[in-house]
Amino acid sequence: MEKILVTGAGGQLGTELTEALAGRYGTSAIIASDINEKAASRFDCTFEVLNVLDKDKMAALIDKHEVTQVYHLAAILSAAGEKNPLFTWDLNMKSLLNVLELAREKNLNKIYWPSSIAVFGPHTRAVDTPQYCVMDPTTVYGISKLAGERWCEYYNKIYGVDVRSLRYPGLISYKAAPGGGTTDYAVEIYHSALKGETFNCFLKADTHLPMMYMPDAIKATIDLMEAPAESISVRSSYNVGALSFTPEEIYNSIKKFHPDFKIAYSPDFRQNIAASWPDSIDDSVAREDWNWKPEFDLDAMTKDILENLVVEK
Ligand code: AKB
Repeated sequence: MEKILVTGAGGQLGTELTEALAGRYGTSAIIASDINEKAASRFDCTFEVLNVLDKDKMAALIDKHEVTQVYHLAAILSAAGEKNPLFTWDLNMKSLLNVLELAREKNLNKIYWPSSIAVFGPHTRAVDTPQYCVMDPTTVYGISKLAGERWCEYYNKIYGVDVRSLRYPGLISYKAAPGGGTTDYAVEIYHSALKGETFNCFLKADTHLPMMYMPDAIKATIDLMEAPAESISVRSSYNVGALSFTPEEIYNSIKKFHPDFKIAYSPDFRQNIAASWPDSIDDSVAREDWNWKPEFDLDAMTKDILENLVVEK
């Protein structure tokens, strides 16, 4: 039986992915972990406090629970990373190397590690960004994700570690808040709409970014992890696309349901980060290799979030 350790389980992606993994493989197959012990209350499965820089503790948990797979989600994102660049590098890189080393030493079956569109930069082709292209990330988060992709491919090619990865666009969800990303505005805007507040957007009205609704991200992750190893031709990280929109476009989508909703724009340092990222993603390799196909368009996502998100007014 597979036993899955999830790091950073209390985060935006971890909260929903851990729940989905427990639904699919059974609660007893999942060990959620996070540095924040308060995250424990979100899960029915076993929970362990884990600082991902502590390789000995991670090794002990793998032994204690007879872990066979690790979903290593803990990371510092793009905007937060710029406030503490060297610590962000240490956390994002050393934790990944801890996981890859333990996978090699303990012969783990599979590793999942998220990369991001932050690996791209100003000289990358912005429209329909291809799988293989110029990559010149400008944030420490993006640099750490690009380096991490190279390490994943290295551990696969040299040591045979079955590591799989997706370059997520901005993830939009309503169950758990994102923390410290450049794409977070696309989550916060729904909270303002439901509270009846004017939304103050930190990006310019016409800033296109690739985005994805969380149910599609969960599906992509599980589909990739369940695909036969021989169909995985990319061992760095797969481009996955779904939506591409600007703040003005998501605002107009929300206005279809809340006609009085108002938006104001005051771009900050995150505008420069967003401007360096692609507008849209060519994910044909993922579609070809393991049949990736997103389900939600912008209005379907908006409807679902507005129907399910509960805000305190
Ligand atoms: C961020 O904005 O930093 C993340 C990402 C695109 O990886 N959401």
